[in-house]
Amino acid sequence: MDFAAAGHEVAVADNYLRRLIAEKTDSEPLISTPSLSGRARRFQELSGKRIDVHIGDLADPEVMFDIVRKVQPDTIVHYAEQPSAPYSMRGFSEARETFKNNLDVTFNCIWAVKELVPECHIVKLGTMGEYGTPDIDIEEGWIEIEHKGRKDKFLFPRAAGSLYHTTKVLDTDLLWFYVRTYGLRVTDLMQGPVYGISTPEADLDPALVPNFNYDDIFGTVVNRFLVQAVAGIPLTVYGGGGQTRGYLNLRDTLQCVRLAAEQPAEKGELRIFNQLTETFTVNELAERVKQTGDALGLNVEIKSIPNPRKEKEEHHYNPAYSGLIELGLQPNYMTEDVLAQIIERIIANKDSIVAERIMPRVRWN
Ligand code: USQ
Repeated sequence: MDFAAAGHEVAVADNYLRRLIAEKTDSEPLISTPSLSGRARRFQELSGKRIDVHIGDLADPEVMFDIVRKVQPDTIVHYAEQPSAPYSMRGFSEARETFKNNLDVTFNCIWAVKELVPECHIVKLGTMGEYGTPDIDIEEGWIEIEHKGRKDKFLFPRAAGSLYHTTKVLDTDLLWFYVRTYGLRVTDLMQGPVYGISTPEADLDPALVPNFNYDDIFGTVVNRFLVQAVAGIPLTVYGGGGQTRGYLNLRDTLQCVRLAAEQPAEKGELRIFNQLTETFTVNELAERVKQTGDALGLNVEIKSIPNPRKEKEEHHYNPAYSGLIELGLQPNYMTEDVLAQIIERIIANKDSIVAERIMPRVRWN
């Protein structure tokens, strides 16, 4: 919708994998949405902009090649991955499903571009989780290393904390191989956890609302805390709460992807940006949500629960993230106003909150 509103011609493809997993694991979003075709129709009625919808599984090479042949894209924004870390850690079949889906789609996308539209720019959604939490500052994708008197530039070392995050490390390696061997042009966006519900186009109509999850499978931490505040459930800080990540507003993810698409990577370049606008510990997030909730009369409690994940709870975290700002990103920061607006929206849908979806149901060990 964001690209269409900006005047681009847009085709989208989906196989409803995320929707199916949400149904299977009782992790449906707070506000349910129509089918993709239904949403595209509603968007066209309201904006006059047409979005071309394809339903199919891009992990199937024939589907991928067929769509790329028909659409002849200048840019492909590749979001077609199983995006939940907890789901990927649930057991063998979920791990395998995540591994196969994510790697197959990336591989098919690379080959469809290489064979059919070699000038096409691939914008790939990676994750800050590829780097893990090393005890050195995180660079923007690349690092120069001096070893025994010689120097060279390498991908920044990666050590992911879930199988899902590891599939994204493997994606980056695959992309880098095909970029350096066949001269593809790729931007890999290392995105931090996203929060929010409002975008200019999503706000046109309730049918256009994005997935707003608050469950342990698809819900990211800020959205979860805001729903917990409304539901009167103490905020679920995992373990010590010193875990630090780089966060960004949903509106900024749209800006970042479009900025990257409109200023493409060069031929033979794998360009990497760290996609975040501010860093917080989990404890800081809980405090911010409590402050905003209390001001709205919610009386929010915070309670540490045993950490279901295997991750460092106290660590160094200092990522670089100037690349997208240099391209023109204007951040929407996590202010009290921004949090309050999301809380108001949750309060309007309070009756749909299912409390059983909140406590962690998947453990790493
Ligand atoms: N956390 C809590 N309490 C909760 C939920 C989460 O303390 O109730 C903690 C987690 O342990 C973690 C941090 O908050 O330390 C962030 O967790 P999250 O669930 O918001 O994010 P995560 O599972 O890491 O994954 C999300 C997206 C994923 C994206 C990633 C970016 O689902 O697709 O790749 O954010 S990053 O985390 O930077 O790798």
